[in-house]
Parts: sequence; C-alpha cells; structure tokens
Amino acid sequence: MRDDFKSGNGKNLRQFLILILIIAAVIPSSALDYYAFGDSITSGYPEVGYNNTYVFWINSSASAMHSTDGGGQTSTWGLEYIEAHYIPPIANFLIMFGTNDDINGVDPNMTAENLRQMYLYATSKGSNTIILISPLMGHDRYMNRNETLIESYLTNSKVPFIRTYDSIDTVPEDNIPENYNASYYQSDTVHPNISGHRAMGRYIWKNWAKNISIRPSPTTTIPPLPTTQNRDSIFKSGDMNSDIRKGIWSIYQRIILARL
Ligand SMILES: [Ca+2]
Repeated sequence: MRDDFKSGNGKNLRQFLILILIIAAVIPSSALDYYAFGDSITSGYPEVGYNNTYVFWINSSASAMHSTDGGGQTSTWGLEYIEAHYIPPIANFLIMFGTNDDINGVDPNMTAENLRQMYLYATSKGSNTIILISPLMGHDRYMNRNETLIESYLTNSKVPFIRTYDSIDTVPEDNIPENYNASYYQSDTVHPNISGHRAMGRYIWKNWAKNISIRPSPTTTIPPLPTTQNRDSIFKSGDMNSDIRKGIWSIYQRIILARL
C-alpha cells in the first residue's frame, strides 16, 4: 500500500514535470522592446548610471536593455562583436558608434560602412533597426563634418538613421551639427550627462515613432525594468562592463523577468 502510494506520487511528479515542460515550450519567449548597442556613450560612462542612458528614456512603458564595448572602441569593433551581443528576440535594435572613430581618425566612410553592415545584420535577424548618429564632442576631429559624411553615405545606402547629436547641440532639431552644448555634457565634453541622455532618448523616440513603423511588442504585458537593487543583488561589483555578466544579465532579463 505504501509502495503504491509512492509509485503514484512519482507518476504524478513526472506528469507535473512534463506539463511544466510543455507550458515552457508553448509560451513564446518575450522580446525585448528596445536594445541599444554602442560604445561608452551608450553605457552612460562615467557618471550617468546604468538605467539613465538614452535607451531607458525612449519609451517609459517598454522593456529596454543595452550592451556596450566597455569603452574606447570604434565601429569596427561593433561590427566584429555585434553577433556576440545580439541575443534574439529583440523588437527594436539601436546602434550607436562613431565617437571613437572620430577620436582615432577613422575615415567617416569606413564608419558609415561598418554601421551599414551592423544595420543589415540586425535587420536580417528580424529587428526593426535604426542607426543613431553620435553626439558631437568638444574636440571633434573633423569639425562636425563627419556626421554629414556619414549621413550622406547612409542615405545613399537606404539605411535609416536618427541625428542624435541634433537633440543636444547648440541649435537643436535643425538637422545641422553646429556645436556641442556644454549643458548637456559631462566635464570631459565627450559623454552626455543625464540631461543629455534624457534629451537624446526623447528625441530618438519622437523621430523614430514619426518616421518608422514601430513593431508592436509581442507581449501584452511588458515586464518592468529591474530595480537597481535587483541588479546589484545579481552583480555585486555594480558595473556592467563584462561581456559575460552582460550576457548572463540578458538571459536573466529574457527568461525570468519576461515571464513574470
Ligand atoms: Ca543642430
């Protein structure tokens, strides 16, 4: 009698586990609404803070995430590593590289070609993809001409882009790169401050929503962004520069949070 009871329990447990596996297989994995891939500007280096970067100001009701180069890398690095950083499904994918290209004297045509190839990659994976032209700097090597050259290249290649610099330059929203506006920048005159990231995010959202058909989220209930406390409990060191930790965090965000 006791063996029968045990046997029955085991059978019930197996049936329960099979049911869980079936449910897990049937429920589609939720896509992230927005994912930004870029350099130290996208990371909010050094003072902005992880969830104050532009991607978190784009659409307050959407789930967002970013991954970055860890600092100082060019668009060539972005093209080489986009596959490693791209973990589908991602509904809307944002790409911002170019500041370090400028600092290192990379030909703007090469920057534009790298951006174009990253765009093609993310698009081929099913993401609604946009190129973000980088903000201006206090020591722009090309006197702001590189933005215009990159835009011309992308336009000829039919690659959509948003002039992110035009949200925080001295004459905003005129489609012209005049000069950087110090009030939107940290003291290094390279990295935008929180006000700059807020302005960039809102500008990106406004222009993207206006010009491009945004793919609706596949989920009816969008998972909330994790709190700083939640993240800190996972990553004790408090920074997100490690590709490994970012990868783990992406998986955590999608598998766990997306199903809450
Ligand atoms: Ca302007």
